[in-house]
Amino acid sequence: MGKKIFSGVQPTGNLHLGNYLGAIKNFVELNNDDKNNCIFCVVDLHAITTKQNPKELKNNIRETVATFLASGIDPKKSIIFNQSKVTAHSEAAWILSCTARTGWLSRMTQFKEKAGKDKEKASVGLYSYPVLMAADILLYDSTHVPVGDDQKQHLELCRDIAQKFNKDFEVDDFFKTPEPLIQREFSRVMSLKDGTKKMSKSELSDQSRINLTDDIDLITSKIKKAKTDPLPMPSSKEDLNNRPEAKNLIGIYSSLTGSSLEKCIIEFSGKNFSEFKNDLSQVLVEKLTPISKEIKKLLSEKNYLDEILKNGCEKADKIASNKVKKIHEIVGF
Ligand code: AQP
Repeated sequence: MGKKIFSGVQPTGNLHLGNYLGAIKNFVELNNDDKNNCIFCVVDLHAITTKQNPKELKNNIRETVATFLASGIDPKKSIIFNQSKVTAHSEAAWILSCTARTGWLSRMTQFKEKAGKDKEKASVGLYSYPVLMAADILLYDSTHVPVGDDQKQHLELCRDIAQKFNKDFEVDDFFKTPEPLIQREFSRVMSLKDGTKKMSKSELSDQSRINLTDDIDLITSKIKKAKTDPLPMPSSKEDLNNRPEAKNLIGIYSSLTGSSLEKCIIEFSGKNFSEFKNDLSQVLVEKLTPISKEIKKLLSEKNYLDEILKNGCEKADKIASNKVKKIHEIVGF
């Protein structure tokens, strides 16, 4: 049986290696399996939970679509659309926010991390964002959600919301409880400057991440400057304990080459980091340059990108508005 896939990416600029290895690479494999029905959403409503420049947001929406296409997602096989144009998402999010409990949301670690010390000043949207994410997924009866490891907790919340709604309204199996699809070996790409922090778009320092549009010189210089430790390259998996930067860099190499972590460790065992970094840069350049070239080319074809979004929105709207109609009946509107 094929899977019903749904996942989203925020158009907040600087799509990076973490987004690619944690999510988009997986999207492409799922899209390539003809048995699956895939929906990939540019989650622009999520993006505005933090301040966005309207002009840049418009460009970032197109750039996210361009990245999907350049990475290998086929718009003939998968629905690609932006969330704000399918109003069912906001509507379902409101209804589901009456099912979700504040205690559940208060436990979300991503809110705590993103809001930082000044929680009082964070937007209400940033706090309730996981409910909108649940609506995104549940509207399409999604069975599987490919995400990075950082989204696991939000997906558990989505399952809790689905189950509570079904129970409260006595509608067995109305909302399906989706399974997360998380890369097994290397599910969280860390910052190049600090191996204990997630590689992220919003991190101020551009040196902390490899952007998918970085050119050869930038990739090489960022890897050269990436933080390591004074020890030689590890000789076993155990050697990686308490060495977050080494673990991250070798994980990136393993994920890009498709070779197991053990094999990569043996390949570089005892060598020095500079030798390994040369090989890592080479692999990154080989994998990312074709994607980056294609993104740049697609960005000059605005009408084509807009057309893909328009077609995707029409298809998504049909499915989502039909589900919202049923929700209205269940709730008693
Ligand atoms: N560092 C990462 N490692 C693995 N997966 C990651 N993802 C993000 N960062 C990493 C996965 O990419 C998908 C899209 O993420 P998103 O853009 O919707 O939002 P995010 O998780 O908030 O990503 P960022 O880069 O950290 O953005 P900012 O800085 O704006 O918060 C998701 O599946 C995510 O798991």
